[in-house]
Amino acid sequence: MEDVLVRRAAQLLGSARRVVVFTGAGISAESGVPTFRDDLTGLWARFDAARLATAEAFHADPDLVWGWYEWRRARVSRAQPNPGHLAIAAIGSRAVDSTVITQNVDDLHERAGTRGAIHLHGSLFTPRCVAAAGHPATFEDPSDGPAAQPDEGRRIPPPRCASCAALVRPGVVWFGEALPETALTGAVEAATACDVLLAVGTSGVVYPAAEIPRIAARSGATVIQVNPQPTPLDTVAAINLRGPAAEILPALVAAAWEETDG
Ligand code: BJW
Repeated sequence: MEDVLVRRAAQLLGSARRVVVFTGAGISAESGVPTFRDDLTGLWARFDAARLATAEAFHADPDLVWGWYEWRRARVSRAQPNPGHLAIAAIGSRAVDSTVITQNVDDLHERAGTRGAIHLHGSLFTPRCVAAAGHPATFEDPSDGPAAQPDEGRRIPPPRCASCAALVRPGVVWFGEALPETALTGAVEAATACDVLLAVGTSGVVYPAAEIPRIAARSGATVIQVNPQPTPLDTVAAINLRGPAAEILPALVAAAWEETDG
């Protein structure tokens, strides 16, 4: 990693009035939460998205899909925020105005101290029923529920809704489903208005989320990307910082506010 690039990115970050941090699975990789598309370790290298991450898959085999999400929820519950999440929370307390927009369904930004993160793809922790009303549901206490013995292939029947008895489904956005309207609108507004957008740990291939950095760039913001691998966002970003988020972000944030504070 070239110091000069980090210094240039830090200058832009520290002097921005409105900052958006746009994250993907890579921000949580160093917490032990697998990404989706990394060649060997990504979830889609081992599991078939079509059998697990679509509404059709849930209707065809609810026990398989619910069991898989319970395994993932248990795994995330045991994970801890890493220095990358903490650095992003620090941006929230240092920048004049900042918004975190995440594609992630984990709660590691919140546990690191970020408030008001926009979750474009929902959350592992907000199940709801499949009825049109989508009644919110609650989990059993994970300390004595099936998630206490997580197993990636374990079939677990989903609970029934306490209000209408429909099946309860994970509160995530599957392929072919619309993103939550309030979240998407908030994300587009923040991207349109920001001076700097920091894109961290996303392959930038899943739409409409992948439009967010592009909207920021079209609206005149500087896009800075943090990712160990090249992505389609390389050409959108003015600065590409190649490396793991848990290393680069703390250095970037420290340099950003050292430079402006004195
Ligand atoms: C590190 C690191 C480290 C590693 N530090 N970095 C336009 C064109 C083409 C297709 C479409 C389109 N518009 C819509 C579509 C279809 C589809 C789509 O985009 N498909 C593409 C894949 C081709 N989109 C949809 O279906 C969306 N819905 C929709 O469009 O609805 C339309 C509609 C409107 C109105 C009514 C009805 C419908 C929904 C998309 C939902 C995505 N859902 C998932 C699963 C969520 C639930 C779950 O978790 O199981 O969301 S898929 C998965 O991908 C997940 C992620 O949020 C998302 C993005 O992945 P992400 O975060 O970028 O992870 P990876 O693994 O791809 O990348 C990780 C990166 O980290 C890599 O670059 C690494 O290098 C890096 N990294 N270690 C920093 N230490």
